[in-house]
Amino acid sequence: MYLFETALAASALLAGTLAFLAGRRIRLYRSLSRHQDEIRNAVHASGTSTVALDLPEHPLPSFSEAIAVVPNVLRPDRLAVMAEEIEKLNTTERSYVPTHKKGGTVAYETLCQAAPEVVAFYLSPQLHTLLSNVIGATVVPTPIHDQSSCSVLFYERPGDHIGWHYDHNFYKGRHFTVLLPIVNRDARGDGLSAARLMARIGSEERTIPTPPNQMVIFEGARVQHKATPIAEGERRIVLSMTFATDPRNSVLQGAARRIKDTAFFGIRALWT
Ligand SMILES: O=C(O)CCC(=O)C(=O)O
Ligand SMILES: [Fe+2]
Repeated sequence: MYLFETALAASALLAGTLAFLAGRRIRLYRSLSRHQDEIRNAVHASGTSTVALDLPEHPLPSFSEAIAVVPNVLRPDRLAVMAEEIEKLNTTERSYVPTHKKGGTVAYETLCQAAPEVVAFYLSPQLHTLLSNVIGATVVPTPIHDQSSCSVLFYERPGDHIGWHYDHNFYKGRHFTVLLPIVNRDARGDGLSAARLMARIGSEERTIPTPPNQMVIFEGARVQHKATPIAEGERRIVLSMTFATDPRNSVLQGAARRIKDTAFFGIRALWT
């Protein structure tokens, strides 16, 4: 009898805790989507979204290998504004997935609160048009509760890297990863870090240069990739964004996405 009552009390406590956590997340996402709307409206009103990109005169790169590079994509003054915002973020969550990833990550929800210019860029129609034109299909941002939708990766300690992986697709449509290197420098400060973005394309392993402001667009579920370690005194900061042709997901896809996010953003991702 005593055992039964204890089990009952424990279940009630667990249910209550889960309901409390779920309620808190719901309120957080309501407030974040208000933030998102404010960011979108502010950008619209100031007109910055129409001038952020510095698009090349020459034709857009081909996407026939499911990967493409667009150099000097942002106007230098816009890149500087974003870099300044990113440098002020001091809440990086360091993640260590044995042998897979070592580095810091700032999640979308933090960026929504602390980096409005970065989020405005992620949400800007000008960026979506560029990506859709390169990819050859209309893409839109992935949802606010997906912590990887727009995040900043910090490689700051010797050995920080990310091993071979695919960016799994948790959406109904096709899913694309877009990287914008913000900082990439060696210890002396006058060259690039030792880190290399490598991609497996067919039977070939290719190195994709990632100097600041050179955007890399790829279909992460099809192109396996990694970033090799930085060395002592080096620094590499990458804005990592995801887009989809149809950003809806099934219950199963949602659950799989949450489990994957815990590797980067910790256990709280389970409640996103
Ligand atoms: O840092 C890099 O170049 C790779 C990042 C990456 O694989 C990702 O954001 O999915
Ligand atoms: Fe990736």
